[in-house]
Amino acid sequence: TGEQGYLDLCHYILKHGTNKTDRTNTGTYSVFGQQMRFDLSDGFPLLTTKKVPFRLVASELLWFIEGDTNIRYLLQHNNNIWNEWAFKQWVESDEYDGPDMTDFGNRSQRSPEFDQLYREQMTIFKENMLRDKAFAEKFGYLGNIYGKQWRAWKTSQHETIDQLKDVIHTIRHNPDSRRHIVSAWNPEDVPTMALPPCHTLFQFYVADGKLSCQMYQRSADIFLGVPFNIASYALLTYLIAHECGLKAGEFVHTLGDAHIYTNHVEQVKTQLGRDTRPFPTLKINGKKDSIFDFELSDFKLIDYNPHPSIKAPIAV
Ligand code: UFP
Repeated sequence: TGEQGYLDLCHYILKHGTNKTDRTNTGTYSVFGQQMRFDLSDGFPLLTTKKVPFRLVASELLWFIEGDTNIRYLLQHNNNIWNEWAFKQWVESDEYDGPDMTDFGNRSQRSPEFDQLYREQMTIFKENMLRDKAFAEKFGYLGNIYGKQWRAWKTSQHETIDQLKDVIHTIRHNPDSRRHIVSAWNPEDVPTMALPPCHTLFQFYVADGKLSCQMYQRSADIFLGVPFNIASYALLTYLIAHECGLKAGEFVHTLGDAHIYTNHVEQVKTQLGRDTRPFPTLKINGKKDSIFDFELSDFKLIDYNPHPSIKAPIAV
């Protein structure tokens, strides 16, 4: 459990993982079906064996909570984590007439000249996103990803379901319910999403005045994605507990295909050589209740003293 549970899982995958090919042509070591648990009363589970950028976790979560699916919001908050996905749509569109960007993720790692070209095009893309609203309307949407499914799931009757609002309502009014579920996996929308949801479904559970959350992640990039995902769902659980007058209980993280990319192995080994430190504490602005009202400045992390960050290429 806790950060040690994460490190143990890294060890286990390096030792027992199957060397598998994958969609991104990077190659992974992979296992199927694993679980980690984090006691949220024990501090906020932001890993300490490498620095994890809380600001990016929090602004992405607020973007989901807003129901937004356009990366413009993220860029306005200086958050670049989804850029590659939107950029991919742009360079594959008919309107793009710059240099060929096919397979830019892999090529920019192999060739410094290409990397230079790619960076130039990405900079232009970001500038256009921020400057030109129409351009952002056209190329900034990532399809019906998390924000859309959480806040405005389309029904067959041409209405929408606000799953997040509904689940908060049932946690408040019927805490013992075993149906506190939000699903991001909408089979009808999967083919048109930039990235079919990795965190596919989550469930809340109330007992002894505490709110717990379990999330099922179908595909888990253990080094880059998972530390982020843990922090994101921990924050969501804290916020909903705050709104419902509960304490935060546990975050249970269940993983389907849990993999370490072959080009992350050295980084993982570096991380495994470090010792863990106490988790930080999260302070939430007590003047606000509703999770729909929060801004970045309402969250304060106290006593976060991680080891330095470790860079690694992301598989797109
Ligand atoms: N991935 C994560 N967490 C996320 C996210 C993506 O681990 O929140 F958005 C990783 C998992 C996988 C890749 O390595 O991104 C998605 O690829 P695929 O759709 O082929 O599973």
